[in-house]
Amino acid sequence: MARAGNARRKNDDEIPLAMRISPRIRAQSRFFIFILVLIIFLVSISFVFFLGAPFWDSKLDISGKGGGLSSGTGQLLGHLSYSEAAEADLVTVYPGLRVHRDTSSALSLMSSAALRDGVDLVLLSGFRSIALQKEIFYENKSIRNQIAIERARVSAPPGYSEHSTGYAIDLGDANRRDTDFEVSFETTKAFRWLQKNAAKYHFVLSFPKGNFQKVSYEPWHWRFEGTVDALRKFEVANERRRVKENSN
Ligand code: DAL
Ligand code: ZN
Repeated sequence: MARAGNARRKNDDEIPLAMRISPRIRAQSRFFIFILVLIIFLVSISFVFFLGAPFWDSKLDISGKGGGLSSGTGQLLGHLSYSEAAEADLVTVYPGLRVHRDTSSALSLMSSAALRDGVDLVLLSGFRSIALQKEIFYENKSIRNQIAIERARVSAPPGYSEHSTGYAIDLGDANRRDTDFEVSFETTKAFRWLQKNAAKYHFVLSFPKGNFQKVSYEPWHWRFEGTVDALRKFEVANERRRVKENSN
């Protein structure tokens, strides 16, 4: 035993130092490399997941110009994010009242058809700049002593109004001005005519009763969806509406 022990010690002593420690170092190195690769892998996955999220969210882009959303989800107090129409795309319908040129053409055709049926549509509101929307949202809110969540049921926060796209219009009945911006507009001949015919001119009621955005019912507010650009703006709104309708 002693001899064997001596022999082993002797043999050990005879193995060059480098050779005696290298298998241990190699094992440690392999373990170290494995841990390093694992850490790099986990860090990469985390980066892709967390940093990639905003890019995935950009699929929700509804600006039609490739711009991003104002918030991670593209939604604020129930309203969706919309960029402002380009000045060059806006045309004046009445002094102080502008809409996107495509909205204007379709509105003109629709109004003429309505008139032929004895219905006189009035354009109450069209394009609103984000700055104007800011005044409406914040100043009216203060006057009415309403908190943002209450105000948002009837008015979109700046950057979140369909009116900023130039595609949204508020309509009234020339013979029932008492119903302007009122739910009672739904009792007018104009509203009944719109319900029956607006789709022919690519106008859609944005905020029907029980809409997914939980915005108050607005029978007067219609949006134009008759071009690919307009449809792109309202893609998220239409997608969410479809999801809600399918779940009913
Ligand atoms: N009244 C609608 C919700 C708007 O302000 O855009
Ligand atoms: Zn409106």
